[in-house]
Amino acid sequence: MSTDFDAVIIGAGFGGMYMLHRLRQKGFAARVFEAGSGVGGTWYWNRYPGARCDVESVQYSYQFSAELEQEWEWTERYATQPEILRYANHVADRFDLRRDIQFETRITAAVFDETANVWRVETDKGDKIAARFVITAMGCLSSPNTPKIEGLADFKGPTYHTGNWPHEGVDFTGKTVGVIGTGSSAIQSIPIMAEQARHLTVFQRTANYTVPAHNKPLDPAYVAKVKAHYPEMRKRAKTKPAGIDFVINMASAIETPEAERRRLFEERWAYGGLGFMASFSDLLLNDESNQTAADFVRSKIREVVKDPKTAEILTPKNIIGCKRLCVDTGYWETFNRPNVTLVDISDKPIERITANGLSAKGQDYTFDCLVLATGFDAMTGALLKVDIRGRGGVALKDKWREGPKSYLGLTVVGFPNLFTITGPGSPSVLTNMLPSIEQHVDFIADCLETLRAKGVNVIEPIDEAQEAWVGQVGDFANITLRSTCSSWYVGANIPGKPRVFMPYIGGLPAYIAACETVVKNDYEGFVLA
Ligand code: N01
Repeated sequence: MSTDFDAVIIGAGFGGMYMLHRLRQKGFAARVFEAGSGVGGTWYWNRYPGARCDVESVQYSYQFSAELEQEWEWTERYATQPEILRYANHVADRFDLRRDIQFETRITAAVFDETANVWRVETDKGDKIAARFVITAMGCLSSPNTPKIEGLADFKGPTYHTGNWPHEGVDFTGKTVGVIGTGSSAIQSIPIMAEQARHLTVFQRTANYTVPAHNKPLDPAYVAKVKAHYPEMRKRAKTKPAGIDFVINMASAIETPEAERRRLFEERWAYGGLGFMASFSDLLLNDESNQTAADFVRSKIREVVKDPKTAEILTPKNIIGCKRLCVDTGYWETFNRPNVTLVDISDKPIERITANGLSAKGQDYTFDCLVLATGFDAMTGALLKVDIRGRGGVALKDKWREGPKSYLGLTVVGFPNLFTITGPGSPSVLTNMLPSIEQHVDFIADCLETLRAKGVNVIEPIDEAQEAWVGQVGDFANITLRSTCSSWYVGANIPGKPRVFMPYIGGLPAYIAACETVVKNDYEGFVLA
């Protein structure tokens, strides 16, 4: 059967770009389809003020090319969105990727033709493509969630979503602004919007934990040291559950004497960033240990926020790290500003959006602009927007009606020759995305090469292997406190979405080992035909 391409890759973010590069290196014909007009994925769309990565720049970067590592110069501890987007564009140019990327084209359908063993792919531009493999690289947090609040269309001023921000930027100078949401995107953007706006009103449903970034320009001497030792740093990172090279204190928080515990929390707090959760090894395993970290952060809020009532509203009541921990620059301090109002909507949802603002708890709030910092339909949202149909014409959305099921987070029973980079059931969002993406891409590229060498047309996981994997993902999830709260990890932010803890929480090293065993055992758990 003739095809247009060996592989169609959906998305030109970091996953899609590296996938294209690897397939080309191995002599496969691949084409990337990208809805945006440029590369960068998350960093192309999320242009809200203050957007930056919460993994340190030197670690949130590709490691497949030593030359790339050496020539690229990160300027800040945590890179801004524009800097990361420049990096993505540099990679696209350096590896001449654009000639195989079709921009401003959204894949609408991918249907597996069982008689020809070919995927028939369609785009919103009317393209019809035949390819042996479909590889999704659509990102885990790329389908913006616009809440169904009554009256949203009635608002007369501009409405912005942090996950789909205007490319030309937004200047809030002199404006009154309403913000719905207090997740990572809000926590990064609120301090900057507050500096610009005449008045900012923040509507908070759930208070969130955040740790200071202590962002700073990178010292050239430090960068030089990192560059001299990149391979060792990457190797160490691969031994850490999150794929990030930071030191995990193996002690138990609750078994550590109080003064020493406080000292260690203070030390991590002063250093800043996500490594705070590695202050002790049991913060996400033991409720009491978690309480010690939560209480520490709560005490910090009371130290910073001057108005005790506001401090109380900002104080999270739930488990720290259960929802994704945020990393901020001056978030709580922002609520000391006279032009910022915090509205607690935890006990009663927003009643409706009005022409000039919104009504909540029987009160009307007016503003010129509305910002929805309301997150994403995570992990499955983007995948299920495409009409993906496998054997027997069965739709992926029907197959996953009760939650996503996959083998290794990479493949799905009934969907031959389909690979999902950082799909549900893989570590993805619980790790540094770049090394996780690279590991998936390498797995897929090596797999395609093996199939070609063996003269195999089709690879598909078997039911037993998938069930066992889904069982393992669920068992790991049940061990941690992370699966216990209403987060996007479990789909709780999307009304009607099945409650399933979607990522694999066994850690990157265990996951890599599982993938390696599968390959070593001749693609154990798959049928090759
Ligand atoms: O989205 P979120 P996000 N009425 O889902 C609220 C990554 N990221 O875009 O918590 C009122 O976390 C919702 O309330 P609640 C990172 O992995 C990374 O901020 O559901 N409120 C919540 O406060 C992150 O976790 C970076 O009660 C409503 C907020 O909206 C993920 O992306 C930066 C509502 C949504 O928070 C998502 O972050 C930014 C409603 N109807 C993001 N619906 C980095 O630093 C929702 N909310 C790399």
